[in-house]
Amino acid sequence: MPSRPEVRIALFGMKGAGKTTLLASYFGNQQRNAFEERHGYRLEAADAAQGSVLLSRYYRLEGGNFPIGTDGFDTLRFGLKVHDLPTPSLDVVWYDYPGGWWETAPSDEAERDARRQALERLLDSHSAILLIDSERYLAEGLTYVRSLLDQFRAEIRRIVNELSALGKAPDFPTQWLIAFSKADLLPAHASALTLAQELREGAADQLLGVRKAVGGESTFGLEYLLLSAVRGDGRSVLDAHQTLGLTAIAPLVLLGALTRVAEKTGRGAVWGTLATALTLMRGLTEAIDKLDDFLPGKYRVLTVLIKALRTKEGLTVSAEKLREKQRSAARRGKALDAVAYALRAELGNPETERAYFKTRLSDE
Ligand SMILES: Nc1nc2c(ncn2[C@@H]2O[C@H](COP(=O)(O)OP(=O)(O)OP(=O)(O)O)[C@@H](O)[C@H]2O)c(=O)[nH]1
Ligand SMILES: [Mg+2]
Repeated sequence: MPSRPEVRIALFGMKGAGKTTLLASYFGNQQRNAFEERHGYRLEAADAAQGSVLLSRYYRLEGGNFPIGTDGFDTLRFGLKVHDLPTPSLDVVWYDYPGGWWETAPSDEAERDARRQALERLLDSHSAILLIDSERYLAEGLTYVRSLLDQFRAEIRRIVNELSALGKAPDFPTQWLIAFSKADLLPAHASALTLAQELREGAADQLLGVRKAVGGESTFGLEYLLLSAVRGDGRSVLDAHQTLGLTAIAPLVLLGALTRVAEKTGRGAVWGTLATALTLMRGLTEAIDKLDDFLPGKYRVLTVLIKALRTKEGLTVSAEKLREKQRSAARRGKALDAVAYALRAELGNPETERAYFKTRLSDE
């Protein structure tokens, strides 16, 4: 049991989908003084050597250059440290690996083992993100998405078979976000809502196929996110400070857990843009006490944090107001309250409105 709460996030993305860039930007941008001034927190790498590798990748982004392809598996652990507090209040854990692992067979037994171990880590996450490359979507349209989803379903089935041959049942994450990476390339009118509609109209069968493969209780195909690590033009980085959706990911994992509890306690479907979903979640006090009854065991590391979100007050408070509360909690040394306010403030950020949309199951 870790000493502080942790959110584990699994990125599923093919070669070149943008995983490494996303992680370098996520870490690098949240190190910046300007970020800390505005958001009142910053990230610390748990492993200093890893932190400096990530920073050098980030500086390369600032200099206009994207990272080179990844050739091994890495666990990246970041402590979220709220200003005025001596230690981080929360860990955010990510994984990076060569996306080619989804596309080619392992070259030898050692690589097969490395892949299997990596996969176990990915599956033990709280939330999974399947990356759709916006650049390819713009060029190839739904054909690309359909084949990506079919390929992914085949992979998932292969994993299930492999594990069941070992006598294990896969414990897939329940929250799945379909995220359009490189969203800076999308036209300004495109939003998580419009892209969700396009996919649900044009790839309904494939979405359902993956949903069945990862377990019908998951949110696969329901939650959509726009992600952009930088503003770029495909070859070079134009602005390494311009990101979309990255800081919303960790709070969306908490919101996903809350939503699950709300739906399981008979509130009906929670769906819509973030503002709508947050309004639907108002006053969840009773369910919050029963959190552990409704969430898989791996969420236990998060329960205290989810409780600290204080849903009773309503979740639709402005980011500014929440940051004020965050500062005052931090000054009083209340580490969990402070980080809960910090995360809620990210959801209250107006930019996140365009970047997230959750559809209803019944539309299928
Ligand atoms: N416009 C734009 N392009 C991006 C962004 N992120 C990545 N790219 C482009 O996508 C390419 C691949 O990005 P990577 O982060 O290396 O992709 P990856 O998923 O780590 O790839 P592997 O390591 O091979 O699995 C980059 O070289 C850029 O050309 C982004 O946020 N915006
Ligand atoms: Mg990479």
